[in-house]
Amino acid sequence: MLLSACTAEPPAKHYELTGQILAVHEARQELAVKHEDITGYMPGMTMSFPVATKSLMIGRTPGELITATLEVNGLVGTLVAITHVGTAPLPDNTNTAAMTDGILEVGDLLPDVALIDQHDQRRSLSEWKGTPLLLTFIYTRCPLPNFCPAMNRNVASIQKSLAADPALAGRLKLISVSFDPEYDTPAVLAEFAKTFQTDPAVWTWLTGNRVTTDRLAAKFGVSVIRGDASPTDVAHNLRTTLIDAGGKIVKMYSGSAWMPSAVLSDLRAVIK
Ligand SMILES: [Cu+2]
Repeated sequence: MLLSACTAEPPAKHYELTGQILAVHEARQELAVKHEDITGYMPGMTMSFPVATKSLMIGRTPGELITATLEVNGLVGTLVAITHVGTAPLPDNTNTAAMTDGILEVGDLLPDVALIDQHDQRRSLSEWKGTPLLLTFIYTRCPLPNFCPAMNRNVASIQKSLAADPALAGRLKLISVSFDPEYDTPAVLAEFAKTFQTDPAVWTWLTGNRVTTDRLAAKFGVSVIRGDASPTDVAHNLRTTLIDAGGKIVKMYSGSAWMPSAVLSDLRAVIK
């Protein structure tokens, strides 16, 4: 008796969940689900859950309404059973639908999109042709230090390195596009740009109509899922893209772990 009590794992707990799949992350075997309250476990919210088996991923589509069993072992919750109960239009406060149109890859050309810069000037991405470009997506209110603030620090660090290196000065332009354009007006971006010592000749902050910025973010693999809890309840990933002078995508950096020095060495290879 004593022996089995010592060796037994704490039993996994099971909870029933009802919700809608907003995004399917095939490679990570995860589903982003907007779910209702899970009695005894957590309030309704949108989050990504790992899925127990590959077979449970088959046929999963954004918009699908599901019931599912969440198995919680310690801190980790995994979906171990999923039942399709219907489909519904995706909420319009995400760019999930746009992501299903396909994501740009290395070798693809920068799309031409009309946006507005921090000086309230209309800009079109094609204006940047002729110089290599580093493009990233952020929102100024992001509360997570290792998300958008990390991108802003990295871009600021790159701007500094460019200025300090005569071989690189003027050889790379920088763009940060907001995916929260309702708050990130040109005036807000202009103020924000100052806190990063933005050199307007090098670094441009762009905003625009939300449909446009959501679609552009989706094209670059940035998933934006706005929750209902607060304006900063935004589940998003990070993608930063290096584009050559001809407008061709050379490299995409995911997440926030990439180093500014890696971008600079990739840039040296591009301009060689
Ligand atoms: Cu963020």
